[in-house]
Amino acid sequence: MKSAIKYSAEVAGAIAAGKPLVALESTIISHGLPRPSNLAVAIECEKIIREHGAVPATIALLDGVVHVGLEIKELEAIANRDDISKASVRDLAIIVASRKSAATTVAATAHIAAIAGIKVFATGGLGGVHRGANESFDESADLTALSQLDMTVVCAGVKSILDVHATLERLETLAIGLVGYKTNRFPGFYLTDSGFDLEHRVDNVDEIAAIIKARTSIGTQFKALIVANPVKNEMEKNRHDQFLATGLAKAAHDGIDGKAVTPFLLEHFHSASHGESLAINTEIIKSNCALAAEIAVALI
Ligand code: PSU
Ligand code: MN
Repeated sequence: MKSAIKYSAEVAGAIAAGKPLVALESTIISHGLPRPSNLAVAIECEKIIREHGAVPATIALLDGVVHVGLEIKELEAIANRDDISKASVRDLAIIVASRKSAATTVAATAHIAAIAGIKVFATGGLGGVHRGANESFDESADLTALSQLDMTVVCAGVKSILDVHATLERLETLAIGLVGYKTNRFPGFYLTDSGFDLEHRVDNVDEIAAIIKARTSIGTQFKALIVANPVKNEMEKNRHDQFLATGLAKAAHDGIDGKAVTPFLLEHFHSASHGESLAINTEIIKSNCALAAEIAVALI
């Protein structure tokens, strides 16, 4: 596997120098945000991480090569090429062997970041248990991947396109750590509050760094820690619920299934809200990048 990985000059230099690093996923660029904003947001995220004293490592697969850190041309390829599939952990070896290209989900990004020795990861929303999973068995591989990796993931909770309660139960079962950043409520991505309580709250980055270090001393480091960072300017609740209802109905009507469900519903939110969800999504990912960089710096 190691030989399939190519580090950008910036990331290789940071690893050699022991600098703080933050991993970034690429599915959000290729399948989560519309063009051309996707490229602009990807560039902006990297900039924010650098401004906070860490080095960004955006992860993706291009023509069979696993990239940890993307040059601008490679970021452009992920944002604009039409042959970029969505890879979870199980797809990685298949994409590499067939020399294809793919964006990495939270699961696949965390897997590769862990190989690279990166401990902190910023994203927007996690995958989780889909509505109706008791029949469809549709639970994101993000959850099982994170139950096996030494990784701290900063996100804005999960979207209400999922079954939030079931997702929280699965996080507990899988022993994935979960803390709210300056909140006692689990965030619902576009909404600051998904409607569910959190048992643990942290109010500053030093507390998070202390938890990450304690995980190693207690032997629970190979199960991820999720830092749930709520959006500041949330979507108006009625509008949100309306987009959700129409999106779920449309997905059912169009027979959208499996890994296509999440990108389909994200695209529905973006078009139905005339860009409001895109603006909120952008704010979320930028805020998570800043917090992740602060955590990475605090760990050094
Ligand atoms: N949730 C979001 N935005 C996203 C995703 C999830 O709010 O862009 C992406 C992430 O890459 C996540 C993936 O890892 O979707 C989960 O997809 P699935 O449900 O098919 O496992
Ligand atoms: Mn799925």
